[in-house]
Amino acid sequence: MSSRNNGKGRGLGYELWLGRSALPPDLGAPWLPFLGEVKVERGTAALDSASAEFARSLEGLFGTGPEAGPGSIIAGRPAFVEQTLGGKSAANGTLTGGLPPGDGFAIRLAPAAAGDKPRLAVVSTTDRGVLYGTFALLRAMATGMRPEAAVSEETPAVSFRMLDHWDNLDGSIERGYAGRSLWKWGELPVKVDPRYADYARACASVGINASCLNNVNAACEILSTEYLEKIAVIAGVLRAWGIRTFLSVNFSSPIKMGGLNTADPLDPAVIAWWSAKARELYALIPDFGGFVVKADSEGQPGPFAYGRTHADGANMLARALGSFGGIVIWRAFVYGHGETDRAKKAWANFMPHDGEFEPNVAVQVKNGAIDFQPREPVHPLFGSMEKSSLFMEFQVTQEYLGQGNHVVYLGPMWKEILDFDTHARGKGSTVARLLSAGGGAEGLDRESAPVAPLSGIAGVSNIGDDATWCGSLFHPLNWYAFGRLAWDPSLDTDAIAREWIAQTWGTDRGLIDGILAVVSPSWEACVDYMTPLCLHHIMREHHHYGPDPAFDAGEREDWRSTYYHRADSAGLGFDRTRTGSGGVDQYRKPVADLFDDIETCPEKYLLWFHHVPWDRVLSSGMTLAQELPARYARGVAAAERMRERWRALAPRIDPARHAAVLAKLDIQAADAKEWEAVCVPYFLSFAKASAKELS
Ligand code: GCV
Repeated sequence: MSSRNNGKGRGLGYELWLGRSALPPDLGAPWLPFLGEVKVERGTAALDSASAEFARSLEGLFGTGPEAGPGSIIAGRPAFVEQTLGGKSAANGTLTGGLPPGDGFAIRLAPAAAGDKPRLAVVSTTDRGVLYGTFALLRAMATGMRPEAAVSEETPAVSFRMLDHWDNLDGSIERGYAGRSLWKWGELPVKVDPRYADYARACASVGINASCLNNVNAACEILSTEYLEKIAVIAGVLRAWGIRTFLSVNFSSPIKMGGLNTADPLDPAVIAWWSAKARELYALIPDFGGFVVKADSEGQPGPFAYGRTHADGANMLARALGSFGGIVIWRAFVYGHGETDRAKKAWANFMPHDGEFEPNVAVQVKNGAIDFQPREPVHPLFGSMEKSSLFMEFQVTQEYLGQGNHVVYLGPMWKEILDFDTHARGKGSTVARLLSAGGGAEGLDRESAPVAPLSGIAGVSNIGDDATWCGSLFHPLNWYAFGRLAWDPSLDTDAIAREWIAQTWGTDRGLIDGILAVVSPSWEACVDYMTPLCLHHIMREHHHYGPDPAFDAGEREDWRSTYYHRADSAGLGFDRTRTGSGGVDQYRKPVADLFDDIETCPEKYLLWFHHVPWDRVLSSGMTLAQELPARYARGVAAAERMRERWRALAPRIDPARHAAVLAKLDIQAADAKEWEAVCVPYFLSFAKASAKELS
């Protein structure tokens, strides 16, 4: 029976995927020859963390079991590895030569020669790279790989792999479903919760290297000296795990905190205020990452009030941070009243400013043009902005996808976006390639470094202070997968899930297959029971949990369900074709043409781009009026199947963890039924009206 991650006193699930309980003898045996001696370079915080990680994990995985062999593991930068091996002999050169750049690493086996002791080396040119290599090697052990299979060379796809916390200073979390904020502002800077280090360790284990601590709907007080002193303490803890700290800032801070009467980005007093704040910040946190800014969006202040542009606002902040090595991450999540198509707004706002941003500004764009829906086509800014650094923003917290209750593995959704071919520089211009080239399409023309200086992928965190960290024992899978995909978007999402399962639940093959069969289909199931065929934003208003397709009132037109689905007797879906809102033309050709033509538009995006007649026959041979209920039914059946599969795993999983997950799957199956019960009759009433009109 699986006994990993049983809490060890901190609560069920607290260990996440780092429980490191004893490996079964057959999986442990191939590693024993290397465990005679483990030599890890020390001397920087990240190296000390790597060293501690080896000690802690090897003890967990191998315990005091069978005796280790005569060989060794060596982890460090090239000079350390060479010195440890007694000089740069030919064999050693193969361990330390030709290393991946930056925070990349290599795991290498010394060539076997007669009489040689087996040696495994983790080598990187940076201390953070050694830390990532350490985690990669320990992951290989913990998932039951053999040493030969662990040999690898890895380079992160993007420079900034970041979690954005939407945590408020009062401890609440916007769109958080896992308890209260991790950051205990009332206790800091005196008391330092050990959770900060546990959080940082988990992040580092999957390559996350940046964390923005507070909500993008930012309170000005975050920049007060009182808070900066608290933040410096957190930053110190995160630094030991290679993580740089960022803050969300309120554009009106110079008024609210500084007593100025303007926040105009071109006003000298405003510029001076931000520069002084930057100096104060860097005196306390020398490696401070920079600012994340939500401006002129959903009521947040920004440069528009002063007749200035997004570029004016972002550049002013970027100049304040630039000399200290900081960056500005300026969000592109903007829309406003009275639009014909909210999905077009960000493109319309940002495209005119392409090329105007300072080199240390990245424009952060959500994966889709509305708002983290169960499925959205890729945001049209990817592939369109050529001369600006673009970061991806994913949402790890499941605001629209069943929140803390539904088991929905988001890896496949992110992968669909990362693999999407924008055709920005011809075929093969995938979002993943764009992101690692710095986001802008021009980056693809550069032949030099694979990773541009400002390249990044951010995820809105699903982490809180509950025992499981993320609201259930399964939700950490999305934290894990986010980090792994941000590091390497080419990874297979089932393979990522397998890694997580093996480290969280146990290495037994049957168990891994069984759990994979629960999580692997979960995203498509969710799409089917919530928003099949790319329906979108038909959730209950404000909290976004559960269905409300009839929602037709409220303060904003573009928050109403009927605005998005447009159901009438003629059909269903938002017409974004050239004869509709024209949204398709924000994409490059041939993508724009593909989406525009109802014959070629992928069915998975059909109702996003087309108002489809109820009697149109889809690829299944069914009309839309028949297909829609069939999709909802398919989603419900899939949710029920997930639960059945989980039930069948009961003999293999400890009762407490099994019951905890089953309780979530019960809610999910019931919610799926509710979605079907509410949406099918609602939408079919329009189809019936259509049939009546025709008869
Ligand atoms: C932080 C959506 C969410 C808001 C969120 C906003 C954003 O509208 O519902 O809670 O605000 O996105 O990304 O800024």
